[in-house]
Amino acid sequence: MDKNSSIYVAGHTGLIGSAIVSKLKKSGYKNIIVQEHNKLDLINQKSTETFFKKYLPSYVFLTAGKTGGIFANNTYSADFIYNNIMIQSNVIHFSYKYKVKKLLFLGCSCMYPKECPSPIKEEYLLTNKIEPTNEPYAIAKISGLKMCQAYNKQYKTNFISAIPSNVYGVNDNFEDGGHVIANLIKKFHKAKIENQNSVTIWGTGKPTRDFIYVDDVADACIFLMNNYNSSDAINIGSGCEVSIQKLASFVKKTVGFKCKIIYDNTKPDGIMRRLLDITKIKILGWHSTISIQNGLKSTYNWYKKLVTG
Ligand code: GFB
Repeated sequence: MDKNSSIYVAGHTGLIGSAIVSKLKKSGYKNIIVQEHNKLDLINQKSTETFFKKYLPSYVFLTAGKTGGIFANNTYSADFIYNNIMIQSNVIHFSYKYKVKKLLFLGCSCMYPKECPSPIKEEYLLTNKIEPTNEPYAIAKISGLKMCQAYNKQYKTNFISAIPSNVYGVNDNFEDGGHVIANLIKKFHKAKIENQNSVTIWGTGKPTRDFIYVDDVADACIFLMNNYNSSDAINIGSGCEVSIQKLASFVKKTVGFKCKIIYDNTKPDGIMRRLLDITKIKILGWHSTISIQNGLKSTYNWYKKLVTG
């Protein structure tokens, strides 16, 4: 991409999309195209085609989609599979039809099998069954990857796919149904304000995750758009594996409130281990730079401003 290239960020108000827009602006890219959801419903094929015909972007970051944590995935599985398949199918197809130079499709680490060696390499995709709590979403994301690969093969497009680990940060969804870090920040903050004596964590606390701060993910996406041209998926991870128990202690320390931590075993753990192998992206010349402690600090400071206005 050069600084005047027309760049469309689909999903610009979301966690990753908003970070990509701000990173692009800070890096001097001048021609960034975004469209409010109430003016462009990417589920609608006609309105998506009209948009592409009018703006003819050269580059597309496809971050739009329905996302959420384990509870939302497990509860609204029809919405997760329908919304994501419709959005990505429209954006990928019209990127081809209107000759987009390059598209980056954002997958998700839940695409990987429930049981596979750790750290998880890109070649483990489709080698075993998916974690049931987020299978519909994972199938949608896998079909997005396969669609990019099929268009590259048949139409010689340059559509790349990145698979980030558990992303967190400012602009995350702090409503119910969010991911673990957003929910824990919300819970510990509420406990502090209301001087509660405990916070309830779902599951056993034993699962581990590879948490990556959203600004690192945005930086990686722009790096890949400029330096990666293979059809094969590529992981974006922190390289650090953190247990939910450890995460809860980090969030408790960040919020600065001493209270008991209670585990609710009636809630699902989901996949027990998820650490992405980042050899491929490191060889390409990229690595994350924001530690979980610093990422939590920035996220909590942003959340405090959000709730206190
Ligand atoms: O982030 P999360 O909801 O989704 O949960 P996944 C991660 C782990 O944190 C699970 C535990 O073991 C949860 O049981 N957990 C503990 C909590 N307390 C809480 C809480 O208060 N809220 C939440 N949400 N979790 C996601 C998928 O799976 O992985 C996404 O749902 C995406 O779609 C992402 O694919 C990469 O990490 O289990």
